[in-house]
Amino acid sequence: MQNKNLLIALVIGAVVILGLGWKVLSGSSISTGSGNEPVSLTTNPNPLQMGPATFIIDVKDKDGKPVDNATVYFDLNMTAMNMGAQQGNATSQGNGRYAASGQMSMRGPWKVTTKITMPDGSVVNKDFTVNVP
Ligand SMILES: [Cu+2]
Repeated sequence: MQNKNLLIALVIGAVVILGLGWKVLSGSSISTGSGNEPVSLTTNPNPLQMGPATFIIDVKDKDGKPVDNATVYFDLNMTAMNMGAQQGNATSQGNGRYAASGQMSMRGPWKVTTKITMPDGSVVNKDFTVNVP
């Protein structure tokens, strides 16, 4: 009985420590205090629907300033099956915004993989899951 309680206490302690560690890690990787995501995604239409879609990717630096001279590689496919990847470099729209187009040929979850090469050569990888309801 006592051993069991001890075990439960240890598990709870481990979960709390892991949770805090995760918070700290994700907090520092997302931004340096400005609250800005370095890479964010919106879609048009939103929510998505079957047919053509535009993916709008906003890129910011550590200070939250828009980054214009990045190379934004984009890859679109379903999460659970290969629909034939749609990929290429997104087109700069100015003000840190990049656009790529895709065809949503099936309902369900799709994965957007981005690889951003910043002007200083550093690379940021960010994946998103979007859904076609
Ligand atoms: Cu599919």
